[in-house]
Amino acid sequence: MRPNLASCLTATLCAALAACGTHGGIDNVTPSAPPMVDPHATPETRALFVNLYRLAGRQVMFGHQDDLVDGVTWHDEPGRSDVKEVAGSYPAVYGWDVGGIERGASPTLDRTSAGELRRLIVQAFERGGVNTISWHMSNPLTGGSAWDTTRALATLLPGGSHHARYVRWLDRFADFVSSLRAVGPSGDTVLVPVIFRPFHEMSGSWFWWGARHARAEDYRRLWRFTVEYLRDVRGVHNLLWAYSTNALSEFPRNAYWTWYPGDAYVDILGFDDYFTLQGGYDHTLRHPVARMTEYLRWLVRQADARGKIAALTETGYEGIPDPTWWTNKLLAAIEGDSVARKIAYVLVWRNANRATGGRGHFYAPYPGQVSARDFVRFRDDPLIVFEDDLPDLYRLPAGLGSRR
Ligand code: BMA
Repeated sequence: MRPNLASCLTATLCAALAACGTHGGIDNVTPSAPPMVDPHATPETRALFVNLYRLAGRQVMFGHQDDLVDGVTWHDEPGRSDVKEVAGSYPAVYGWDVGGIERGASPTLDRTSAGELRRLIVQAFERGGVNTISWHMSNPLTGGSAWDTTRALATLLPGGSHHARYVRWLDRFADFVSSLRAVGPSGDTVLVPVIFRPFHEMSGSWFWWGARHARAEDYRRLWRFTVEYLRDVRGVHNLLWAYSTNALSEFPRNAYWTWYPGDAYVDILGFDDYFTLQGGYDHTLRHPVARMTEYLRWLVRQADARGKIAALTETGYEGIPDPTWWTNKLLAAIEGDSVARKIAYVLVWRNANRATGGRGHFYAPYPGQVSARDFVRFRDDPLIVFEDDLPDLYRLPAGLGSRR
């Protein structure tokens, strides 16, 4: 509920209200933002957090995984983006995966190199976009892929047989994110802020860190170790930490917190959901749009209560056979509800190159694709923001100094 400012007896009370989940709604008082995982975050990282927090309800950024790496008919062609070729703008959010970086692999899992990823992440930032990184990390015990579900997680904890290997892998990641240097809004060289989303979809059991392959308590401990190692030992200060389960339809609602490492270790709450809008796995779910809205409402309410940002961290309809999916499904689920629309962003998964990455494995349209016209309508909606409509997310709004 919007507070009556006249009834705020003291500035302290106003600040307290602002911190208690009224974010995005107060126009003539600059609300303070809640604490972040990293109190020493770089100014641009802090600005990103504060701006995403403040902009909740006013804009939802559209994101696309690997947007600049692959299109359905091309691979690694400078400047190209299926999203831009259909909608006239790059997405506002760029998803990347650093799978393979732990082994120093080149190419990485998704056919790029660390150097190329760095170049693209810097480019996206310098255009004002937001970068988020997931990590389909190899199984540290076997060297197999992220989908090799041999039990491994407990061995990575301090004292565990593979702890030293995990630390080496984190070192490689730390080196990578610490090398993301770009020209910032003030013209100085700065580190690119990154929304880091490790060990995602842990409520499912397809990755080695998934529910049936690791104890939740160990998962939580590993997450906390990872934060503390990168932040406090390696001095990495350009990360926002995103926690994302798989779809909320798959477990009782309060089980969302089963793997949650605690408010001090998470900045962004999310979930990945590929099926609700399609009517569930067997397409029989009734009222799919209303269901998705309900899940998003729940997520936003949780984020509000904890001083976090909410996001639909992955979604999409593989191959997008529904010509009006963007407006009739995705937008309808987000926009029609004053709570659900407070998610900061929605990211759809990658467009694999048709020749090399699997036919039909794409989640954004390309020119001529059946949902392309509807995607333009989606992009034109005032709530939805692509890169060309982004405000400056990397400067703190006037009056909001660093709380460090
Ligand atoms: C999966 C697929 C794979 C990809 C992996 C990691 O969903 O897109 O082709 O390698 O994600 O990005």
